[in-house]
Amino acid sequence: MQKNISFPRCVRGFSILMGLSLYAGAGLTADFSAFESSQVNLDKSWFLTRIGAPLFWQKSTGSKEVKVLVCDTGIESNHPDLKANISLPGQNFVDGSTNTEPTGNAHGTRIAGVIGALGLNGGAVGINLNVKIVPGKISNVASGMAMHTDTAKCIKWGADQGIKIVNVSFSGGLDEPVVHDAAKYLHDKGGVLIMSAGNVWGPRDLPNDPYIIAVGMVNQIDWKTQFDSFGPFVDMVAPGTTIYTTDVGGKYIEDKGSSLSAAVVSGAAALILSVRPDLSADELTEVLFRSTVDLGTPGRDDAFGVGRLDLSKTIDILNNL
Ligand SMILES: [Ca+2]
Ligand SMILES: [Ca+2]
Repeated sequence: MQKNISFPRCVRGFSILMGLSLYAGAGLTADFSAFESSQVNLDKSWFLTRIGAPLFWQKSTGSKEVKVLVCDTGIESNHPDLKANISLPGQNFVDGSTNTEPTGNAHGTRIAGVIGALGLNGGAVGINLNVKIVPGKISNVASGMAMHTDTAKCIKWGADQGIKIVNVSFSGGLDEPVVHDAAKYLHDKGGVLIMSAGNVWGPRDLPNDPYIIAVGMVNQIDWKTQFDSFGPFVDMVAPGTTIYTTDVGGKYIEDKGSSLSAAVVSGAAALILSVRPDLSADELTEVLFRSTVDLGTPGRDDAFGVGRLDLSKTIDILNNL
């Protein structure tokens, strides 16, 4: 049984290695004039400036033509900062219904906020201001436990819907054949699967699945935290600490974990597709991998993969693709 379940990879209550205020708000002097008239407030969203999202926003703030399937614990579709970017109906893979509202677990709602919260009234700001987030519910229980078979069903369903980005912020399925097969199925239909690397400190001896983009977590000074996994399976890293996002009950929360890091990369993938919807799965993966800053030992390494997401490089990469 243990092999067939996984838990969402947000973690609560751990400390990061350095103070929180060091980089808060840094980099906001970048000129993103397209947003001067908006109500978006980035004061609580350091991760957006860290990954260069405001620079990319000069080009695009996302598109309603781009769908991101979030296979998770459901999404609160009437949250004021999510409502406009949620695409219903989704699909519930546990009970076969189209009910994808949360049932005692906020994980999916937090993931959705990172990808596409609207930032109204000082609330959480997502990477895309325009996007269609499709809820795929793979857990109906408060613990957030999910079956790998339901995860795989969700991924395949997304592929059949023509969805190009699937976010699975669970790490337990990274070495499950059924998830691998679903990831390959998605890839062959032109989509990418983005998963979290996990929050258990230490090495995980997992091979690197070519059909899964496994995302690890870094903090505000680009360090690994004490709750992060590493190994040959890690493809890249993204901010994952003190991430301000949407919460159930129309609320907001600061959350942490590689779940959030995976959502950051999924959100970036959606931004990229908003300007280049023609990209194949391999091309989108390549653009993501090249849109990074190398960390740790030079070149790819098991702690940071190819590096930390940096969208400030992406426009040039797309122009020369
Ligand atoms: Ca991989
Ligand atoms: Ca490196």
